[in-house]
Amino acid sequence: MRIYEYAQAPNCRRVRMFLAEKGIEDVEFVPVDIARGENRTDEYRRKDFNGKVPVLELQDGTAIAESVAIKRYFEELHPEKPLFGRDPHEKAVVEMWVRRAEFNLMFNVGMCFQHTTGFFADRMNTFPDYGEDCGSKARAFFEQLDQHLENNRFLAGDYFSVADISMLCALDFGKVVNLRPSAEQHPHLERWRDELSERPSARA
Ligand SMILES: N[C@@H](CCC(=O)N[C@@H](CS)C(=O)NCC(=O)O)C(=O)O
Repeated sequence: MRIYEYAQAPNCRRVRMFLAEKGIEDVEFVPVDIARGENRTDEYRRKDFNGKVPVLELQDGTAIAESVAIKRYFEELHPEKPLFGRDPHEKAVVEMWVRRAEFNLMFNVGMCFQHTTGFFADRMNTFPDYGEDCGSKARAFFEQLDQHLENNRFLAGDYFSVADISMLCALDFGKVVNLRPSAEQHPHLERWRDELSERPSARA
């Protein structure tokens, strides 16, 4: 099995962090330089027509794109230390927070990055005002996260899950465009981030 990835990309980091939490090591990582457009070749698009990283390639050649799909595959292969929830209630709560991590934070941070930095100016039109607006939405979401984490150790209560991984990777990527929670305004969010950042998997 191999995973095509770009080390700095937040969607790749969340897969690496997930594998590290599970102790899965039998995966080869193949670097794809998205800054230089290596993800846009015909050959790469045969793995994922969207031309995104990460992509998991299985022994039989099946290519699985989308980081959550990749993590679900490994969850099924290695169900010990479940990270998607342990019962119907928990699974639903985890899924809710995974989607919030993607739509409320990863999307807005990603759009802010793409539309204000010009990193992908060779492949898209950029609208800096739109990027700034997405940045404001990400900042507003910090408030909601902070309130939730005031009474919850992790996103799904006392249970560390894939939702925490997704949220942390989105939050940390926000630093690139100066989207940072503040210790004064978001103490509970900071407490949660500090705790997660100390896990060895956060450095995977
Ligand atoms: N929903 C996808 C998003 C993948 C994605 O947007 N990957 C970014 C890097 S974080 C990428 O490949 N960007 C390259 C490009 O858009 O050209 C997932 O979760 O894997």
